[in-house]
Amino acid sequence: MNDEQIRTLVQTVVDGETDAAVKTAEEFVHANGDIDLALKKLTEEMKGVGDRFEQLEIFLPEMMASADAMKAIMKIFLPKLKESTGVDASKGRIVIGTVAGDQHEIGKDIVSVMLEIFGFTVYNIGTDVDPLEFIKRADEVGADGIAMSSLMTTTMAGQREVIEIMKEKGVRDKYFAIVGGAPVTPEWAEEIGADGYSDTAFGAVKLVARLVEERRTK
Ligand code: B12
Repeated sequence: MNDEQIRTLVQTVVDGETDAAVKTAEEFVHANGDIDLALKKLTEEMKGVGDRFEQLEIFLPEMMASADAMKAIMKIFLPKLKESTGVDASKGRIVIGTVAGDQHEIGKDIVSVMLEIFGFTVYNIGTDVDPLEFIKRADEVGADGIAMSSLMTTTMAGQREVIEIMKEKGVRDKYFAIVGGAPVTPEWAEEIGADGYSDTAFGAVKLVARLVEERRTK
C-alpha cells in the first residue's frame, strides 16, 4: 500500500496535478505512510522533471505545475514529520536561505524543517538572499552557522561570496558555513572553503549537529 501510494503521489506531482497529489498525500498521512521515504522518492523525481525541462521535453509551465504540487503536499507532510519525531539536539541556531538570484526554495525548506524537527532553532530567511543579509541575520540572532542553498550553476558563486565576505568582515570563525542544493558537490564545498556539504536533508541535520557540537566543545 505504501509503495503504491508513493507511486501515485510521485506521478501526480510529476504531472502537476495538485488536487490529486494533495488527496493522495492526505490519504498517505492518514494511513501512517513513511513520509521520509516519500520525500526521498519525490526529490529524485523532481530531478527528473528538471532533466526533462533541460532536454526541452517539458516547458516552464509544466515544471511550475510540478513545483506547485510538491509545495502543496509539503504543507501536509512537514507538520506531520515534526509531530512524529521527538529527537532532542544540541540546540544550535541556524540561519538558512537560498543565495542571491535564486528562487528555488523547496529543498531549502525541507532542510529547514528537518533541522527544526531535530531541535535546532532555524531562521529561514527565504530566497534570493543578498550575501550581506546572511551575515547580518547571523549577527542579529547570534547564530552558530549559516546554511546556503543554491539550485543553479549560475548562482552557486553566491555561496563563495558569502564566505569571502565573512572573511573580509573577520567573522569567518564566528559562524560555520555549509552549502547544498542539487548542483553543489563536495569538491565545490571544499574549493570555496565551506565547513560542510550534504545532498540530503537528513545529512544536513547530521552535519549541523556535528558542527554545533564541535563549537560547544572548543
Ligand atoms: C522545482 C524547480 C523550479 C521551480 C521552483 C519552485 C520553488 N518555489 O522552489 C520553478 C518552476 C519556479 C523554477 C524556476 C526556474 N528554474 Co528551476 N528547477 C526546479 C527543479 C525541477 C526541482 C528543484 C527542487 O525543488 N527539487 C526538490 C528538492 C527537494 O531538492 P533540492 O532542492 O535539490 O534539495 C535537496 C538537496 O539538494 C539538499 N539541499 C538543498 N538545499 C540545501 C542547503 C544546505 C545547506 C544543505 C546542507 C543541503 C541542501 O537537501 C534537499 C532535500 O533533500 C530543478 C531540477 C533539479 N535538478 O534540481 C530545476 C532547476 C534547478 N531549474 C532550473 C532553471 C534553469 C530554472 C529557471 C531559470 C527556468 C526559467 N527559464 O525561468 C527558473 C529560475 C528562477 C530563479 N531565478 O531562481 C535548472 C538550473 C540549471 C542550472 N543553471 O544549473 C534546473 C536544474 C532544471 C534543469 N535541469 O534545467 N524551477
